[in-house]
Amino acid sequence: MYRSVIFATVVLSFGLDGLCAVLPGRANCAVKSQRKAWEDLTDGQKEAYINADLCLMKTPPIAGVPGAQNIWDELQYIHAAQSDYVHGVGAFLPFHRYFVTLHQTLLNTQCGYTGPLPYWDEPLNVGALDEATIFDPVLGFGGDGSGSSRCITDGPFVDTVLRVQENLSTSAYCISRGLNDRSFNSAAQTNVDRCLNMATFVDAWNCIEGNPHSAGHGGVNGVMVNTKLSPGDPIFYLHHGYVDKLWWDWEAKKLPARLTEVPKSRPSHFGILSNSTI
Ligand SMILES: [Cu+2]
Repeated sequence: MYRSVIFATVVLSFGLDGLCAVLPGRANCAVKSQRKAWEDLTDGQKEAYINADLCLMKTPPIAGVPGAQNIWDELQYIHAAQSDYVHGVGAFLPFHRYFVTLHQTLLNTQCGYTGPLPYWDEPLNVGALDEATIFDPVLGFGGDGSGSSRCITDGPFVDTVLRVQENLSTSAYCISRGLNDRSFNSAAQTNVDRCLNMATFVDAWNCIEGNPHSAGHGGVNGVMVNTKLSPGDPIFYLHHGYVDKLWWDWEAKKLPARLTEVPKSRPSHFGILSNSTI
């Protein structure tokens, strides 16, 4: 209950603008947002998106999260605080669709970003992870970490200070990575196709959350492999934009039925559904 109160509080604090994509009854969006693979953004759009993420890291907190020094900390806290209730459960895909949309809304309302929402087209980089354009040191998110801390050493986010800890206390640490091709191999298109061919939401969600979802986290490693704290790395939002696209690809195979095909039991508190209730 206490966690759902946090969730509700944060929703109210951040406002509901931009949630038309995920909330029923808000179908009349003035502007339809666009999703694009990172490769397909222009250089100017890439720069604008990176600057907007940097802006969120500099913008004072607005949701009242304890210990947060900026909106980026608050987003990470929201994910960490609810982590036990939004992974390995039927709410996994809906929660992360909401969370990606929340990030997008904040990019727009707090930092003026109006470009397409990028996702990481992961199968393209299987077998050569370090060559992925998302790791570009200028028009990307910087590359691998190094040393015992595995802190990243280049790119626009090299000086980013993260604070939220797993127990929701705060103390400073870096964005760490440890690129791992072996873990990332499971992002292969054959695994994607297997998930998209599942006949039910439960089977599709289980397949997607296993691999390819886990492959993206494990492939980047470092902060990204921490189930609670992974939104500290800006790549999280491109990865989950991609996971969300996969859910949409599955939904689009049977419209409109699959738009509302989600676990039907006990939806009283969004984010709190257990396997046993599905
Ligand atoms: Cu998550």
